[in-house]
This record gives sequence, C-alpha cells and structure tokens, in this order.
Amino acid sequence: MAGNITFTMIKPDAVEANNIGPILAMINKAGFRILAMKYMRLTKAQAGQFYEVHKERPFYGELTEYMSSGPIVAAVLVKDNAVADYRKLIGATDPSKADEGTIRKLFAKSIAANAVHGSDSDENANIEADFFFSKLERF
Ligand code: IDP
Ligand code: MG
Repeated sequence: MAGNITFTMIKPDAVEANNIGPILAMINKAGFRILAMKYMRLTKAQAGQFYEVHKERPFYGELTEYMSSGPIVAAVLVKDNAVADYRKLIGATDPSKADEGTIRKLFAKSIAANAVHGSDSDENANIEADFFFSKLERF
C-alpha cells in the first residue's frame, strides 16, 4: 500500500445537502484512494469521544450536538502526503477564510457546519481511522 493515510468525515450539513457525490468526486480527482468507508450516524456520546481533544473549547457542546444530528460518511483515504494534501483540499476551518475551489469554500455552511473533517497529523489520522474501522474493513 503506497502512501500515508488521512481520515475524513462528510458532515451532516453536506450529507443533508446531497453533496456526498460531489465531495467524493473531488477527493478522487485529487488523487486520494478510498481505503475504507461507511455511512452511519454517531450518537452524541460517540461524537463527544471523537472530539475529546476539544472538550474544553466553548464550541464542544454545539459541535457534538451537530455531529450527531444526522448521518455522516466516514472514510480513510490514502495518498502520499495525505494529511497535508487533504487539509489543502478541504480549506480553512472557517469557510469564509477558505481558498477558492476548496471543499469547504464550495460546500460548507458555517464554521461549525463546515462540510468535512480532515485529520491534522499522521498520529491523529491513525487514531481516528481506528476509532471507526477495523482491519477487516480496510481494502
Ligand atoms: P478543523 O476541523 O479544521 O481541524 P478544529 O479546530 O479541529 O478544525 O475544530 C474541529 C471542528 O469544530 C471544526 O471542523 C468545526 O466543525 C468546529 N469548530 C471549530 N471552531 C469552531 C467555532 O468557533 N464555533 C463552532 N464550531 C467550531
Ligand atoms: Mg481538527
């Protein structure tokens, strides 16, 4: 398996807006291979566990409420330099600051409902991928 992994979620706002297809197309066009993928809904407790690092941030309650408000697509992506290249493809956390042509610029509704998640380091990419997927679910 060539390349590094990153972990992404297509968040409830983008699923609700029927943007799963366009976002996956951008991911594939940018050269990422899909190693694992599932369509599911997180409980508030599971969202809280996933975003545990943000527990002390003022937006933690809003974030976990939002991330459990509807279904998401979770996926592990493979590419050389996956973490940094995917952060570049998705754009800044706040869509009003995201570069033109990025996923968040095109599809995000707000700083909270910002269309997609992307891992911020190789270490967290592995932790996040392991949170969602077993070895049997990776191809
Ligand atoms: P990132 O997703 O670009 O890595 P983080 O700072 O890790 O951004 O924040 C995690 C998620 O928390 C964001 O993607 C967004 O959904 C939400 N978030 C970040 N900052 C705010 C905020 O100021 N208000 C509401 N939600 C926020
Ligand atoms: Mg982050």
